[in-house]
Amino acid sequence: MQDFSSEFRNLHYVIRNAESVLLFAHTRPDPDAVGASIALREYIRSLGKKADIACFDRLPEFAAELFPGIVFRDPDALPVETYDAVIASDSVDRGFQLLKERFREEQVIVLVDHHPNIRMTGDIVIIDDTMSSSCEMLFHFFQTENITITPKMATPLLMGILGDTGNLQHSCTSLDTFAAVSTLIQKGAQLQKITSDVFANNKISTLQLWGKALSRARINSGNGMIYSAITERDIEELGNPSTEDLYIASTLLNAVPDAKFSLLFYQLQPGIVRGSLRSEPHKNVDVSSIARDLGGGGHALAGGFEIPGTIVETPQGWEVR
Ligand SMILES: [Mn+2]
Repeated sequence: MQDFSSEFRNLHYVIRNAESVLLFAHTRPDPDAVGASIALREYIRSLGKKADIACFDRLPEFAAELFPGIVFRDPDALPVETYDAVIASDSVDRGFQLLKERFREEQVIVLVDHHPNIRMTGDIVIIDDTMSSSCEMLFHFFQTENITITPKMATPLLMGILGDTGNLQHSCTSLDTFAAVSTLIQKGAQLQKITSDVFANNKISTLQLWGKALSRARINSGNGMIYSAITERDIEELGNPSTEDLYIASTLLNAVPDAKFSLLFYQLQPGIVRGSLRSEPHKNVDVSSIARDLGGGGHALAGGFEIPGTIVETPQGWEVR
């Protein structure tokens, strides 16, 4: 990790001097975004200060039992301009920019992220794309600043790290990540509960989503791309699957031995299609360069992009029109 000691010190100073802090979780929040905002909320509230979490979506179902009482508030219904500081953690380009015009000059804007090519700017910027997750970065913040990590902070942090590393299986997992996980478990993180609530994909609709994606897969023998599509109608029928489950579908496509990388198209919202690219370490493909060509970004093994249009099935395959 880069040396963030001065940024960490500044962030700690800002939190200690703030009366109220607004935390922001990105649209369609994943375990990392949820975990980061809940861990910060716990810490800030333990200091007797006000901390709210804003998100354009509700608290995801997987987190409901783990974190009773946590409410994600609609940013449009919150007095964004009244908080002393605003901290966005994880994928800060997804939704946070919509709040930008409501910030006041005196407010301290903080970004914590591990995605490359972030466009948002802030007063304190803690971004390192070699880190596994935003939760791992916050773990280092708490440790560096000698802030006690309580069990209520350890559980969301562990959830975020496990989420973004695919249970410590993705290549972004470092020795430091393992050390962080071990420390968090010692500090009382509820590993079993996280595993059963967040990673036991036993919902029939999730299996149906993956089934749909796999059954429609086609492979381009020229470049080794395996691709599939999930339409707006599928999304409705499957009861609005989570982003995580859609990304897993993209990962699953890579199981085909001839596939060099996978591309799953899904209808993010009417008029906008998201493409999720995945590959595996031994395949030597950098999917982020493909994503960048299409206006997106990501890591070597996981990338994505968004394009305007609608997914339609044609006799030749799937098309975005
Ligand atoms: Mn993340």
